[in-house]
This record gives sequence, structure tokens and C-alpha cells, in this order.
Amino acid sequence: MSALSGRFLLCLPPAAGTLSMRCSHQLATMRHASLLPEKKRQRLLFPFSELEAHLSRQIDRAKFQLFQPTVEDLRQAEKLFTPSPKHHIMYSSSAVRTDHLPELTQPEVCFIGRSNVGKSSLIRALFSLAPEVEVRVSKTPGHTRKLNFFTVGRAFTLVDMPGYGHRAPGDFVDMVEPYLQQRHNLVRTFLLVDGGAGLQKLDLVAVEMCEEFGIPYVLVVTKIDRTRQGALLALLLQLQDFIKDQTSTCFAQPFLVSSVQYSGIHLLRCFIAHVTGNQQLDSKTT
Ligand SMILES: Nc1nc2c(ncn2[C@@H]2O[C@H](COP(=O)(O)OP(=O)(O)OP(=O)(O)O)[C@@H](O)[C@H]2O)c(=O)[nH]1
Ligand SMILES: [Mg+2]
Repeated sequence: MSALSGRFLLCLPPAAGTLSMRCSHQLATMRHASLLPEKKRQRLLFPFSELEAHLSRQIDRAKFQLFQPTVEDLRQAEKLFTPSPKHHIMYSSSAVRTDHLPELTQPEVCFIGRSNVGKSSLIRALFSLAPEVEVRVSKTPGHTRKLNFFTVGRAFTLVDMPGYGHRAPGDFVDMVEPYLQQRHNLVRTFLLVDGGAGLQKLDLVAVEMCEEFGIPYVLVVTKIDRTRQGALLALLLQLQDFIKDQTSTCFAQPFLVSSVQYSGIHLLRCFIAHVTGNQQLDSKTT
């Protein structure tokens, strides 16, 4: 286990009516992140910064940092992900068929990707300041079988999806495709790609689906704690070219995350706050 992972736990008192005390990783908060030495903090908040040093000078860095909020922006975004008596963050419902989809009006974001790519883990990391919100993760592919809806106050909804590929639910196509195509309040789809595995055939199928429906989506590279830097940089360059040449509704900058070490989680929170219309930023690139 790395020096950053798992060691520092911030224990929150149990919510009324629950028995156990749940713990949240300390690096999940900006307050604790700010106590880190400069280099480590930078790596945690802006994971691309670590790769940048290895990038050839000829390569334009700007396109890797289109979304470049300030540390103060990240702090503001954190408030949206922090529950309070007036701002409840909770699991709200599940759907296995399109006619089960809850009718909601607030902006929505969803997470799609191959089974086991880390969708539920990423959502759990995003919600780690609300540890009473239960997001189930598993080593076994095909764990999430339904569309699970989580509400973040009145600000937005977030949807965890079943994975495609090995052990995907039988009715996956009937469920996920119509959702992506018809969901009126869906403002952004996050398409996760495993950093270790790189772009796979099934990822390309998902890209094709998003392109065909013309929905705005973003590539998120997961498990970067398990990926060698050289491989990660190569993947990032490949994704940049791929997005430029073969997509039209994909955001030009892929995001990098580790749900174990919390790298990129604060940045992604801020991006979600922004695209759901809950946070204005100086840089308007989304
Ligand atoms: N090292 C590392 N492991 C991760 C990370 N994210 C997820 N995992 C592991 O990957 C496995 C799958 O994670 P899940 O979050 O359940 O994946 P999923 O995409 O929701 O999978 P399905 O629900 O089956 O589609 C689990 O064993 C996680 O612990 C990460 O950032 N780093
Ligand atoms: Mg899952």
C-alpha cells in the first residue's frame, strides 16, 4: 500500500439512527490536502502535473489543462459534496427498466464504463465527505446491476450504472441505451477507461454510443495509482489524438483519477459542480 493510501482516516460521528461510525479518507478533504507538502498536494489535486515533467517540450500543454480551476474553486466545489442539515446527499432510488426511472428535473450526471473499471469506487470517493451514503463496490465484475440514483441536495443527481462487458446484466442494452438517449436532464456522461488496460474494444463501443446519441461526455482514466507513469502518459497522448480525430461531443481533456489515493477527485468534484451549473469559474472551457 502506498504512503498516501488508506493510512489517514477521518472518523465522523454516526448519523442519527445508524449504529456504526464510518470513516472517510483524510485526503478527501481540501483542508487536509492543504497540509501536504507542495509537490504531493499538486499531484493529488492536479494529477497531470506529475506527468507534465515527462512530456516533450514540443507538445502543447494547454490542451491537457483546459479545465484548470484554482485551489479556491476546488474548496468551493467541496461544499457541494459536503452534507448539512439543509443539503442532503443520499441514495434515492434504483431502476432496472426505463419505466422505473425517477422523474427528476435537476441536472444529472452518469458514470458508464466496462465492468470493474471503477465506476462505483469513483462515486464512493466523490461522496466520501458523506460517508453515510452507501455505494457498493466489488472485485467481482458485474456487481452493479441497476441504475442507482443519488441526489445531492437540490443541486444535481448522480447515477451509477451497471458495467458493460463480462457479466453485464442481460437487459443492459434495453436499459442503458434508452437512458443515455432520452434522459432530458442528463448534462454530462463520464465514460471511464481503466488506466492499466487502456482503450479497449468495449470502450470504443461506448464512445460510439455517446457519439451516435450526440451527448456530451468526458473520458476519465481510472486506477492511476496502479499504472506506471510512462504507460499513463502514452495513454493520455493516445486519448488526446483519439478525441481530436474520432469524436465530436467528447471533452478534449481526459481526467485522471485514483479512487484509492484520491488523486483527481477534488478536480472532478469541481468539474461536476461546474457542468451541473452549480459553480461559476473563471476558465470557461467546458
Ligand atoms: N487500485 C485501485 N483499484 C481500484 C480503483 N478504483 C476501483 N478499484 C478496484 O476495482 C474493482 C472494481 O471496482 P468497482 O468500483 O466495483 O467497479 P465498477 O466499475 O463499479 O464495476 P461494476 O459495478 O461491476 O460494473 C474493485 O476491486 C475496486 O477496489 C482505483 O482507483 N485504484
Ligand atoms: Mg459498480
